[in-house]
Amino acid sequence: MSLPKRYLITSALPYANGLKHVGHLAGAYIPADIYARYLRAQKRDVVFVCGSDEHGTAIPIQATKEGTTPRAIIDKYHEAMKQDFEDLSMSFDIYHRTSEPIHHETAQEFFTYLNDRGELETKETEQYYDEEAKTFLADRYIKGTCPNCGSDRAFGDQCENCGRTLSPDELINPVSTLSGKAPVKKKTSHWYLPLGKHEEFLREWILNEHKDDWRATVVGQCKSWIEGGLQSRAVTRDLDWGIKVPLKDAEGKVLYVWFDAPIGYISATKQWALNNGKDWEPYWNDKDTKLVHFIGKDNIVFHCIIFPIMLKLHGNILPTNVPANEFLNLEGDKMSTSRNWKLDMRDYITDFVKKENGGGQTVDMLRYYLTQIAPETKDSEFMWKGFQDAVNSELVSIFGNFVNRTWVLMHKLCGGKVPKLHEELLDDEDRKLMAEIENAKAKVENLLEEYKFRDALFEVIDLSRRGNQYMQKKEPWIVAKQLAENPEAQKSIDNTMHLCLQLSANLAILINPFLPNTAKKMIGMMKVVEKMLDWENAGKLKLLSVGYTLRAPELLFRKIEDDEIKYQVEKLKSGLVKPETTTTKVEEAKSETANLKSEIQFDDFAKIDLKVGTIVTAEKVEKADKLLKLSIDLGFETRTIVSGIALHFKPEDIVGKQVVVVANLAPRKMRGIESNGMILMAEDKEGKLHFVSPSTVINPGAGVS
Ligand code: B3M
Ligand code: ZN
Repeated sequence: MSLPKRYLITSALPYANGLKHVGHLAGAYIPADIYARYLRAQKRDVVFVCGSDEHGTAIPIQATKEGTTPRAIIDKYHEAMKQDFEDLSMSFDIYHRTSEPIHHETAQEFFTYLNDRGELETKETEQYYDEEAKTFLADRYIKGTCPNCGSDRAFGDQCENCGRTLSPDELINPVSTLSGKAPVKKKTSHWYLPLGKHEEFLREWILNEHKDDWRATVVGQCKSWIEGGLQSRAVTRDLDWGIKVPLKDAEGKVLYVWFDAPIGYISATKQWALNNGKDWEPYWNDKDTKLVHFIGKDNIVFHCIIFPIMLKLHGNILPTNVPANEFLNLEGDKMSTSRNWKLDMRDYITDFVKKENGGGQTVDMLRYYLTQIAPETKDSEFMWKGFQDAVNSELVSIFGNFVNRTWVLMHKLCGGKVPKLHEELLDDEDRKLMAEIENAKAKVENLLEEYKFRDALFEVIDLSRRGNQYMQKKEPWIVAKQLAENPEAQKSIDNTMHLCLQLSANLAILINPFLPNTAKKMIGMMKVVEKMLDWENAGKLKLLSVGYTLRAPELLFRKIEDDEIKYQVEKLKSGLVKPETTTTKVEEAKSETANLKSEIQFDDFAKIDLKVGTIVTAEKVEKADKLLKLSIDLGFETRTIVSGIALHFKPEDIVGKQVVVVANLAPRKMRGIESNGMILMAEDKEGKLHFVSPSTVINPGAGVS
């Protein structure tokens, strides 16, 4: 099979109406990023586009909620989402937005092209209208009971609960989300795309041509759409937010958001081409382009039925594949924005990524877990405990451990250099490992080509597991004990360490599409240039030259502690809101921040001497339930401090913890013990105390300002 000339990879354009959660990330973004990084490592011609979806009723509805304008909403959330994606190492070639003029023009041209060729129909129909708000009720302006699952939170375009695409007429007991009143019907005319006319094309293209290479879940959904009878779909709306219908007699009409949004992939490509002095056209017009859409399952009909019809009519290429993912649940329940049962990317970034000293290890930890549990064939579950297990018992104990052991032993037993391979001494165990390294490339590659990202990642981790087994069998640290009597033993050590190093280099290449920050750290340790990560190098056994000096090991991943997981689960549970209590939550948060003492000058603050200290001992104070007697190492001296924290911490749990001490506080006697200073504590809503400490362990006595 000949390779495509170029690739155009798309990730669903997220609505700019709020922050996105890890379910979105696992569904449409991380898999696309892995695929794009893999293709780039293969030196293929690839463009990876995404951007904010800034139209549709979701935007003005959010603006009303926040008491601002739609424009302010899209500006705010476009920037926020772009930043979050960047913070999680998404490698879009462009993150565009559908409010850009180039997009408006592209979408209008598309509409005009289809309309001029008679591919659209106009129809006058009766549609729901809110007499109080004096507006037609499109999409999310109307809600009611879902005819499919019975949820009473279904919108006029889609049911949030079961994901089914709906039209307002299908809702049971519809009400306006603007006035809360039952709507009336009123005449209006719109442009429609007659899907039924294209049934034969869809049957042939999806149900015959792609029935085996597309995911069964995707083909299944398409099949039920096609067999259910394809109705004409309105591609315009009566709204004032959106792209104007480019016709004279179309006052007050805009393009339906699902008509313009996928065209956003094309306008993003155009903008990317402009920015980079390239030609966008072959990416959308030349049959030698492989177009792949990464989406969540609720977007299947738009990407597999409606947009392809539009592309065909407009003379563009069709997607080669649409590897849609199912949904990701969280701690046993559906993720939901309205119930605040979700983990926003931003929350993870704040609680993990921003707390580390760069290096992206926590980014890669999330990318790892989300790939490992990716809902590729069925819905799956994000569990904080599962996250901890994946990190601690796979990334830390298998992959990280193998690389770290290799480096430590290479420094200890081979002088920090890549040792020679003594071919004449290779045994079966060595040869077996060599073959496994050589074979891993094809295994991972085949799985990636089939969009089986979790299996592909499993193969990479499995190879590192094999590395550990090999090392355990060879025990070079035991062999080293014979060196005094038998200097020849060094050759066996050399062979083991040589192969472990070549395996590590291979692991860096294979892990790179999944965990790019880890791969980067590894090439730093190997002192090689990024070019080594080129995919064609995978499977090679001479990546690191004999005699080459390597750097000291860096820890690739850190452990996730029990209390981090506990904190996250509690936070999730305490943040759970019933829709009607949302406002009280906001009020609570406000009153918390407003509780400030009166203003002070800088000089007042400067009088306080704050120092970092390490707790060396901790013991209960007799007959005082609340007090602990601590000795704290401040670098220049060890202090005794009596602190009222005994109800919150067990003495044995806090030894070794770093704290911030008010070091120049006048001494005070408590229960007969002189306390020399005070430690800073933060108190949460529930009245629980937490130490205020530096984000990483530093030297005791360090000043805090
Ligand atoms: N904005 C819907 C969604 O986030 C939508 C995707 C558009 S892709 C062209 O589910
Ligand atoms: Zn439903």
